[in-house]
Amino acid sequence: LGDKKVTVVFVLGGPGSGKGTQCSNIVEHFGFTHLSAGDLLRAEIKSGSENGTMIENMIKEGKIVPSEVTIKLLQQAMIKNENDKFLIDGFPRNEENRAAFENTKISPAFVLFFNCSEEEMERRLLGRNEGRVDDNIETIRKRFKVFVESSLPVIEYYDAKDKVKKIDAAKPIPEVFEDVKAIFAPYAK
Ligand code: UP5
Ligand code: MG
Repeated sequence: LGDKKVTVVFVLGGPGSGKGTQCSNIVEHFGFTHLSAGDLLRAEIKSGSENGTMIENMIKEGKIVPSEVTIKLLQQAMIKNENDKFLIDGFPRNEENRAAFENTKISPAFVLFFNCSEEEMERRLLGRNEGRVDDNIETIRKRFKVFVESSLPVIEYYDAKDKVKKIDAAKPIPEVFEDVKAIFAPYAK
């Protein structure tokens, strides 16, 4: 990224907790640019890149793609974009991701954590109907397991540094956004 100074917020939470939905709201109200690691990986599959098949197989199994692939996509997106405020949605997902991103010297201003029960997240994912290859009950169960085993420890790591802002994400979308707004108020456009 060279000399470019950026503000980064990690947006984390289980599959279907509402990360993408709330990021769209934050973009609209607070002028951040939304970078969904999952969306970047899915775009990479579509583009026919040499990593595409590997990425697709990982996503189908709910597994976490090696950080070098994801970080390259995130860095490219941040370089291309004029903005200096980014929401990084769905990354870092494990300790390997986190440690590798720290090597970029960018540390998050804070971590927004959407907390939601698996029962509610499962209901949302099964109702989404966007044709995602990972929105079937077998893959959803695997995604939940990976989230608990690999991603929650990342949230605990940042919590120990007092960087986590935890949101009750089980409420209706507008109510969740009210809580999100209060957190982003210092970053108003
Ligand atoms: N919805 C949202 N909020 C609601 C609310 N408050 N009440 C009722 N309904 C609500 O929302 C999901 C659905 O719920 C939507 O229909 C929405 O309308 C509704 P969404 O905002 O899409 O939730 P989100 O948390 O973004 O769910 P998503 O499925 O995208 O989360 P995942 O973390 O599972 O998916 P992601 O795209 O980040 O990753 C997919 C896969 O890519 C991973 O499993 C992994 O294999 C791979 N990956 C990596 O390997 N590395 C990475 O760094 C990132 C991804
Ligand atoms: Mg998403």
